Amino acid sequence: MAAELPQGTLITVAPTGAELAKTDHPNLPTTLTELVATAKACAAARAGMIHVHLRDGQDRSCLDVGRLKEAVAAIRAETDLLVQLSTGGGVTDSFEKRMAVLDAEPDSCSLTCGTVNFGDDVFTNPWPFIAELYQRTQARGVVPEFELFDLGHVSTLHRLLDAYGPPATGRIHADLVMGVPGGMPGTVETVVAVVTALPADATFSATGIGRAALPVAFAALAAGGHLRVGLEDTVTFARGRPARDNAELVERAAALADLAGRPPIQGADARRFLGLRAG
Ligand code: KMH
Ligand code: ZN
Repeated sequence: MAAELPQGTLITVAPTGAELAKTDHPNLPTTLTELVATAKACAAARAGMIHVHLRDGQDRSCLDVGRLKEAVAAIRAETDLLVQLSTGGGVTDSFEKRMAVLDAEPDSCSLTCGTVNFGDDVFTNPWPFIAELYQRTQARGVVPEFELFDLGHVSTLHRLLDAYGPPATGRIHADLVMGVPGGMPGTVETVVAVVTALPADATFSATGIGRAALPVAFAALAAGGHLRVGLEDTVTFARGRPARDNAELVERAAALADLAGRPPIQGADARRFLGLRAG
C-alpha cells in the first residue's frame, strides 16, 4: 500500500524567473548572494521549495551548469528548501541547455507539458523534447514538476505517463501556471477543469500571474491543492501596491494555508510529499 502523504500545503517560491529585471522590482534576486538571502527569508516564511532561475551579469537567463551547481549547493547549505531548477529557462534558451540543467542534480525540475504563446513570444516545448527530458528525470531520480500552462498540456501529461510510466519517485506532481497572456486564464472554472482532468493520484500546486494570483490561490486551496508564489509570477501584493519582496508573498500564502486548515509543510515532510528520501 502506498505510504500516506504528509498533510498540509507545499508552498513553492519562484523568486526570479527569466523575464523581469531590477527595474521591474528592486528586490528581484538576480545574484547568487541575493538568491540565497531570499531563500533563507522564504524558508523562514514557511516555503518548502524554491524554483530557481539564474541570471548572468546582464539580467539574461543563465543555464550554466557550474553556476547552477553552485546555487544548488549554496541554497542547501543555508536552508532545508527543496531545490527545483527551471528547465524552462528563457524563451530563447536552447533545448540542449535546458536539458543539461539536470546535471546540476536538483531535487526537482520543472517540465512544461507543451508549447504556449507567452506574451509576444512563444515558449517552445515540442513532444520529442518533453519525452527526452522526462526520461532523463526518471534515469536520475529527479522529481519532475509538470508545468501546465493550458488545458491541452494535461493531455500531454497523460500521454507521457502512458508512454514512459510514472516518475522515479512514483509521485505525480503538477503545477498550474495560470494567466500567462496566451495560456489558460486564472479562474475558478479553469482550476476545476484542469484538476478534474489530472491523473487520479496526482497532486498539484497553482500560481496565478499578476492579478490572477489571489483568485488562483484561493481556488487551488479550496480544491485541495498547493501554492506557488513569488516575483517570477507577480510583482504586486495588491492593486497598485508592489510586493515588499518574495518573503512577503510567501508569508501571505502561509497565512492562507493556515486559514484553509492545511498549514505549510517543509523539510522532511516536503521531501516525503514529493517522494524523496530524507535529505
Ligand atoms: N521563463 C518561461 C519562458 C519554467 O521555469 O519551467 C518559462 C518558465 C517555466 O519560467
Ligand atoms: Zn520558471
